[in-house]
Amino acid sequence: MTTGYLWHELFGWVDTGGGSMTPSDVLNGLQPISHHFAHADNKRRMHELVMVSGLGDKLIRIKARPATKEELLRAHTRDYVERIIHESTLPKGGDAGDGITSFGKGGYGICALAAGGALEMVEAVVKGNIRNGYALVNPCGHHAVSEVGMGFCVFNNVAVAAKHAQQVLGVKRIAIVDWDVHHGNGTQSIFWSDPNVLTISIHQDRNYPPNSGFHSERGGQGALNTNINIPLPPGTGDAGYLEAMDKVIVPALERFAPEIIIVASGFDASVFDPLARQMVSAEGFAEMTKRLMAAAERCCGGKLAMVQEGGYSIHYVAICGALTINALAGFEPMRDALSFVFDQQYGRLKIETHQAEAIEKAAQLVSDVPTPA
Ligand code: 9RB
Ligand code: ZN
Repeated sequence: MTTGYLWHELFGWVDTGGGSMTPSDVLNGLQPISHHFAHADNKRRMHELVMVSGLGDKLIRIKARPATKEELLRAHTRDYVERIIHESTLPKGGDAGDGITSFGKGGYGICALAAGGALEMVEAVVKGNIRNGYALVNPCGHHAVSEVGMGFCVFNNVAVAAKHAQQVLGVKRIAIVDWDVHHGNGTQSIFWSDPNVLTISIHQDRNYPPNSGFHSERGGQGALNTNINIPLPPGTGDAGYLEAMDKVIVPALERFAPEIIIVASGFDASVFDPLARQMVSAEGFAEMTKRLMAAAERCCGGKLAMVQEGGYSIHYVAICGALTINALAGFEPMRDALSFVFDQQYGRLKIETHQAEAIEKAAQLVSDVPTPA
């Protein structure tokens, strides 16, 4: 089995500036915080673990390139892309739209590279150069809607990649599974009226954005039942996430029968994440990966492209990422070297009744997912 891997050093150079979601006001007692939540170190540490563990040597390195303006325009409006290009020339950079998604001078170049990295990984999988792959890109993308960025996302990397697959590579049916703990509102919105793209988001109920991600959002006119949200209560761990895989995500994928599955892979549903309240373990992410691989095996010859989204635990993101990529490559579990974490048994809770009920509610949407004509 051949598995691709993508990282570029510039992804570790994303300049988010300091605090921002926690702004300072020194005369009123709010001390500046030098680290933005979405600082690049978590992802850089993940890349370094992938390489130092030896895992990286066994993967096929895919090279990132910047998405062109034309490629970005498939998912974003001209006004928006041009504004980012302009702000990127300013001495202090700019902000994608919500005041917390700042980027430094030259930031456009890195954001275009993140979108282009996702695109290149999807292309390599579609063409069959590799069976599956992991694009470790930064910044994340899934909150960005066509006309504005938000929630640390500038361009919607997965959407740019999926549009490329549709419009250039001739792929007809695409499924996007977003397991970042936050709702994939941007991706949902960009494909809202596209019946050929099934978007599924599993997330913590009303974490961020606080006013979307409900079961009732099911796709626009002409694309009804091609969007599924699985909002889960806080405290859901491996058992709940795997139950949602088995009862909702995998059955929906099998009905829709995509030609490729793209995963928006955040590690912020982890038990150590500071921005959410879920309890997934690194082994839980590896197991979710295996279930998606099995689904991809059944519907599309194993074609599975994973693209990095969020993840904010400096302690755990790298480990979640390494185990996920290790599973994607079909290697034996890596647990020995990292057992200090697994020994804690974090995240291995049994499913609770209120979690099972939320999953059951989402499972009722599956039978309406359209099958291929
Ligand atoms: C708050 C605001 C956020 C923004 C982004 C995230 C996570 C993103 C991610 C979480 C909370 C704004 C609290 C704006 O990881 N996506 O995958 N909160 N944003 N204003 N205020 C008061
Ligand atoms: Zn997130």
